[in-house]
Amino acid sequence: MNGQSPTANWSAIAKAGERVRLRFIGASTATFFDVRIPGLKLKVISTDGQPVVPVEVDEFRIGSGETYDVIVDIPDDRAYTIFAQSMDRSGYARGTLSPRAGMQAVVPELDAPVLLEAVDMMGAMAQSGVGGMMGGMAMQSKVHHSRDEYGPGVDMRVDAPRLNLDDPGPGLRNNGRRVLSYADLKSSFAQPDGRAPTQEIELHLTGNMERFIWSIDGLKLNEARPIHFRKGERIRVILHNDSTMIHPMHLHGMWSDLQAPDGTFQVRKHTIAVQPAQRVSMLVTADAEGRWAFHCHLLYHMAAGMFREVIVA
Ligand SMILES: [Cu+2]
Repeated sequence: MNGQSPTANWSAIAKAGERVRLRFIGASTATFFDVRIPGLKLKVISTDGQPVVPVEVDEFRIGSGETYDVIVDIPDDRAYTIFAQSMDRSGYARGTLSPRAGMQAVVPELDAPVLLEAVDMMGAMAQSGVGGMMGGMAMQSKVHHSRDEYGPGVDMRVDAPRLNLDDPGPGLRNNGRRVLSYADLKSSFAQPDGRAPTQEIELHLTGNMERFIWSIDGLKLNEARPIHFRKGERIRVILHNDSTMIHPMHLHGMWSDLQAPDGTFQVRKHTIAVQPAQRVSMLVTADAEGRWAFHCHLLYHMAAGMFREVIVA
């Protein structure tokens, strides 16, 4: 945490009665962290620097490139552990909030290793009810995989993606804690650009786990042509995850306005973590002329080719 190992124990002074704002920045190369402070509620007030309607949780997952601002109220003069276990449960980062320097609190055990569930591979096929199977079936007819997705570079394709945002993700489901999901993140301002999109671009997040090939629509950066946004245009970008990994997708230069499954404005972000077998829609206003990077924020995925150039002209 802040460059210090768990044993070095990064610490800050926080006394009883104080209200503390913590800014969490997912500064890792390729690690998702699941963050909590046992004994304290976390009031999330912004993500990626953009205010959200405050929401109180026990825990949140943060991907590379994401940020969350969190308010905590300190009830007692004791130490509190800021505990951030890696998503694969191979280790953790930690820090301490305490009234005096040199204190520490109990560090929780790591949770059990994360196992993927059916929804992470089959998407909506594994869900039940109107929002699941039916929603998935409705979308199924629209799912189109590019020709380049059929080859040795892609080992999975999802035909019935899940569209819901109310899933905290693999390893955080039903863990007894109130865990943040994107459905809990609601921008505290109206959609800044209410125009309907005039262009729709669908991008599939693709790869081959065993060969460590990562791509978009089956093509690595060096094999793909740039994506063109017309200056000033409002554009819908659909991100469809055909893999079993979570990809924190980051578009430079312009905001990504994530839409709820019903098409309403959900939250403005710059990095959107797309879960396994999930399909999300975001709206972008192409208000920044130039050449921009659009990539997975996991460094090794980006370096392997899960990357596109976006040209706004
Ligand atoms: Cu990725």
